[in-house]
Amino acid sequence: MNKNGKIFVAGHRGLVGSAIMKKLTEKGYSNIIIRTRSELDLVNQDAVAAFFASEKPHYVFLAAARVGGIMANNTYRADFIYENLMIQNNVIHQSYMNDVKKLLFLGSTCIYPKEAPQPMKEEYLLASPLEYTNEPYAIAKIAGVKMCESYNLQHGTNFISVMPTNLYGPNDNFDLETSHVLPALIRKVHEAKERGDASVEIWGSGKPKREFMYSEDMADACVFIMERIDFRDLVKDKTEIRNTHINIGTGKDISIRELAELIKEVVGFEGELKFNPSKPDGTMVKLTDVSKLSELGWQYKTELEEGVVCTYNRFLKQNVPSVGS
Ligand code: GFB
Repeated sequence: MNKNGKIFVAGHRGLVGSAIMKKLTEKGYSNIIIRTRSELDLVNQDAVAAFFASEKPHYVFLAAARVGGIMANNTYRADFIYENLMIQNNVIHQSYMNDVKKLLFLGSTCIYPKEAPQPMKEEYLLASPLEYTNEPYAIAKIAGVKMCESYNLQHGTNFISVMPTNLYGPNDNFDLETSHVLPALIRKVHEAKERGDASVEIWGSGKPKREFMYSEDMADACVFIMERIDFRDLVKDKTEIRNTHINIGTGKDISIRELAELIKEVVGFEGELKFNPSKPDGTMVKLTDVSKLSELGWQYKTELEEGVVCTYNRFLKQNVPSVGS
């Protein structure tokens, strides 16, 4: 990426987008364009076309998406498939139409089958059925992966897809209905401590395992890939080009129970964990195989405990309304 190149970060206020902004600024990139949702609705085809035609960005980080935890995915199924398909269709197509030099599309490891062998390699995509709770979101993200690959093949573009594991960090969504598990547990455990409760409710059985990566590590990987990797570097088999996306993760997972124990310790809550089996568990295990990314020369830095401490400190500073207010 050229230091003076014009970079469009779509979704700059989100968990990953804000971390990408921070990383780009630290690295001396200054020609960054951003738009809030009220300034540019990425779902709107005409608005996105007009934006690209007038701004002509050279590089695009596509971190804008409708995202959420297991309950949000399962409840707002139509919104998740519609908004994600629209956003990515508009941004990817307009990037091609306006000669964007390089685009990074952010997917998710939920694109892999529910029963995928562990750890999950890039080539397990579309090998068997998906997890039901997030199928609409996963289908949208799979379409994005295939769109990038197809534009590369047909139009010679340089669009790369990355599949991050479960992410967390500053600027996360702490809303208890729509958030991912890690921010939800930080908030629940903190509020239980403040109220002096004897226990805290954890959804599901506590047995599913998840892999968590700090958003700033994710941003570092995204910038690393944009700076150093070309789509053609990812093509192994010249006869049938597929599965050129890259997993981004730590390669380590823990159970939801263990995560809750860790958060209890960080927050300093001494009550009990009460598991609620009426809430869904989702996929039992989804650990990413990160060998492709390691071979490309990137590794994560932030261990889970350190990342949880930083996220909790930021949560406290953000002054999230406490119980009863
Ligand atoms: O992060 P999460 O909501 O989504 O984690 P997924 C869900 C797991 O945490 C389930 C348990 O096993 C839940 O039963 N859990 C326990 C809780 N307590 C809570 C809680 O208070 N809130 C939440 N949210 N979960 C998402 C996908 O799957 O992963 C997305 O839905 C995306 O599409 C994302 O791919 C990375 O890890 O199951």
